[in-house]
Amino acid sequence: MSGMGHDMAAPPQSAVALPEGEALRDLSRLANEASTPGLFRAKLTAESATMRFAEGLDTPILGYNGTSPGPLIEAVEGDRVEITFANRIPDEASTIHWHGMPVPADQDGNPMDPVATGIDRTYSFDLPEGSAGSYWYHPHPHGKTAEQVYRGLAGAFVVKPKVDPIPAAYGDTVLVFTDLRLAADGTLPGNTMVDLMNGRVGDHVLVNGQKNPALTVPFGTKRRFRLYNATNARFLRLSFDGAPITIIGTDGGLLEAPVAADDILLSPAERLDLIVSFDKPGPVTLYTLDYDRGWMGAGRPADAGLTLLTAHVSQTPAEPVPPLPDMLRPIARLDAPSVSRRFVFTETMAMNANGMEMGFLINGATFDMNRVDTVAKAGEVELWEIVNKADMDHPFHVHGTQFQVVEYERGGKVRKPAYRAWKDTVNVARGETVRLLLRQDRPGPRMYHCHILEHEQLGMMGIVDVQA
Ligand SMILES: [Cu+2]
Repeated sequence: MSGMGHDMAAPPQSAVALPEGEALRDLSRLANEASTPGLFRAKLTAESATMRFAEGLDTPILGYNGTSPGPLIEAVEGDRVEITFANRIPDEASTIHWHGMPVPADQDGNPMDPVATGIDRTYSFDLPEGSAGSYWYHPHPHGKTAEQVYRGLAGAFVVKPKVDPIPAAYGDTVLVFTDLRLAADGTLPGNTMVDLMNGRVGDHVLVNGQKNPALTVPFGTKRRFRLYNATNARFLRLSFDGAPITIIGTDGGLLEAPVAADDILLSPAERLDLIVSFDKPGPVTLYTLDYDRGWMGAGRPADAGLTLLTAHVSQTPAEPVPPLPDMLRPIARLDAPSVSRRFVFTETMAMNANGMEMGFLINGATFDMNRVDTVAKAGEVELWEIVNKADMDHPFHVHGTQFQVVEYERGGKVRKPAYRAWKDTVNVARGETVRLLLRQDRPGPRMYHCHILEHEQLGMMGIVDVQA
């Protein structure tokens, strides 16, 4: 990667310090304006807003209803959802994509369905039984997704089951990770060549918009956390120092049974539902570990040693709480695929009028909104093989459904996942092949793409047209 000029140098480390250790704030909630049971009706306005991340500095951002992350949406299985999106982003089209949710194709904020600035459009969909999970929402307009997300547009959408097997005494705390880069004047700098190659990695990983916020818990507390990687491109390998973690759910809801874990990898767009047991007094930190996802050029950011959250576990014992059930819910295995498909990720490097430019391809092609890449049939199980022949990891996401990972293969070695789970995003490490089973139940065009948003923007995306 030598000889590419000054453009390729990493941006200097931000000199702007952010306050740490403030009490973890709850996310604001999107209020349900409907009075009819089973209906969730609200409005989300994307607009220019101002946040104060650092003392004395106003940062112009884009927010949903004025905040970033956007308000937490919480609905219940069986609900009808009607959310009016008001696009008030100056001079830019946008959409809202309901990441991971089982919504009709024409309600899913595809880049083919832009909402122009100044326009309102209502997204309507039903949340079927069994759809409880940790979803999120973000823009998906053509060519502008990466920028609109790093400027602040992303929020969590939790669908609760009618009866939750997780004890209510564990709480349900949503932690949305975003990645902030702040210039000395408080503004958000635009993307550089390095950002376009690797995806934008910022200077500060924030939790619900705060740097290393704090919470205090009595010892013996069991707490449920839903972790969301809403960064453009930051891989988060995480551990809680001195507090055991139990994984209870993934993108698309609960696992069959709880699984103990030492550390976890949350690649861009992935979510995990965890129980953390604070079983001895003292400080506990949620911190990052090293993870090499393949970095192009100089200036690989430090992955390890970032403290994202600090819990102060007090001497006071917690009230006893019920144990976690041994079984959470059944997950029927997807089986007997009627078709197998192969998607090969590659990167290209070419000289053009703008200098050296990278291309990110699926099966040799960059995204074209007017091209259908794959035709599938609604209701049929398919085996998808995602082959990463590139030099970087690429987290693969498909719209409109949840899939099951069958196996990972790298260097001739096959590895099975640690548990059966519903997922909509899976990291495909460089040199790795991931095989997954999926079924699209609703007809219409669906996107599949790398969720490093700069890679998506540069073409690592395709369309599967699901036919009735
Ligand atoms: Cu990628």
